Amino acid sequence: MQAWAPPVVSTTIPDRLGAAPELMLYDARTGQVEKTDPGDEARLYVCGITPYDATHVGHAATYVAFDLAIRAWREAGHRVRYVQNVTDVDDPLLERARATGVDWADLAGRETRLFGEDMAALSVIPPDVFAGAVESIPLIVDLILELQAKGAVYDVDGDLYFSVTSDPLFGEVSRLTRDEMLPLFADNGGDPDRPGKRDPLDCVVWQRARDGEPAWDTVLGPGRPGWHVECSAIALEHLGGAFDLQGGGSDLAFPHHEMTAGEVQVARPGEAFARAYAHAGMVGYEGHKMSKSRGNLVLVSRLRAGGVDPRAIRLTLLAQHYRNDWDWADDLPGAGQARLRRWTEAVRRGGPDATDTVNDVRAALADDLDAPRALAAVDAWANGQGRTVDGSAELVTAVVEASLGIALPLVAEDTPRS
Ligand code: 5CA
Ligand code: ZN
Repeated sequence: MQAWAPPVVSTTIPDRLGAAPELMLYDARTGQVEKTDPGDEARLYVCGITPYDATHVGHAATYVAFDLAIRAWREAGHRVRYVQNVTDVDDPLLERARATGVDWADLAGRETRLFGEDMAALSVIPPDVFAGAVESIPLIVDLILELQAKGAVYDVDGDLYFSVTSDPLFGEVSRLTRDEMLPLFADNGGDPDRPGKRDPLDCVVWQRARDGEPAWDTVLGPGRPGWHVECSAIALEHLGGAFDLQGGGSDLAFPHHEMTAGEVQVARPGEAFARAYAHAGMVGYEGHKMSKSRGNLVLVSRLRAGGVDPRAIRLTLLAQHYRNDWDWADDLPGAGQARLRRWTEAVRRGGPDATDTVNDVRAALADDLDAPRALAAVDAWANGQGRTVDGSAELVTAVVEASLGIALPLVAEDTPRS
């Protein structure tokens, strides 16, 4: 699939300031903040959308969080290879298409395009590989065949299941007990009570064709892929094994990230799936997790259509630490807009020396993506008194753009440059 266009970068940080510190991130598997240790190229996979409803601010918060990680790696001197999937065929998408009387593929295409527009507006760096499940079916089938060859797949009335007990490391990503896993599995697309399964936690990797549903003719018989194996296959194909970071919202820790890791660990024994797992907190609205099924959505596209500057939306998301759960409130973008105005005025006016500001912003982001602390460092500069130092506004503009993804014009936007 074609991803959205990258943000245009208009400023650079002078070399004399050196590279940013190496990124430290909280790893779900160890329960600790750990130094990431990528080679020249950091390899990242972030679970993408299921495109049946437009981007809400919860999705946006998750993608902005991993965008900060990409920027931190780049500032520390790494190249980044970034892969993101699109779950463009799955139960909830098909249900929505049926309920609204639209073609499932048209719905997926429309919502994926809208997501790309929202991401571009929010200055989110696009993935290098943006892979739909449908276009990845050959890879997915190959991985299922590898699992079959390992004896880790069995048939229940024509549907193929992955046997979780074939993975000796199963449970290490989410660190949950089986009693904790079972209700989460049932609530997130799993079918623990289906008769004929060997273990209630086994997940479907290939669903045989059913009336009124799309199906693909493959060596596994006509059908479509299960959800988890989609991400296993796409990540393995485009990043290889033991890539640096698997990301997504905390709702994906179990079963999704546990299952994707398990499938790869069984297909390629001895090779970890990802070296670390990071999860963004859940954004709620009016007291509940924002979700398409509940319908309590604040859509990025609707905020934009209502005249909110996308940079103010991004600043609103950055004002929260990515690991926290938090509630969106309708007055938050106003505070983001006010901060954007203060920063814009400050860079036009100029301010005190900004070397510490650059170092503070970079250090805050390297420390488990502490964006609120980074914003506070820029606030302190913008409120700073004292002698204006030549070049300080350019420096702040550069770090705010490179590390935080907010473009601040150095001259008034409505004044033509001469
Ligand atoms: N297609 C799968 C991942 S393979 C999926 O979960 N799609 S999604 O559209 O439901 O979510 C897309 C991303 O947004 C996931 O990383 C998910 O964890 C994250 N997400 C969903 N809801 C929220 C929320 N309320 N707050 C923060 N992140 C969220
Ligand atoms: Zn995924």
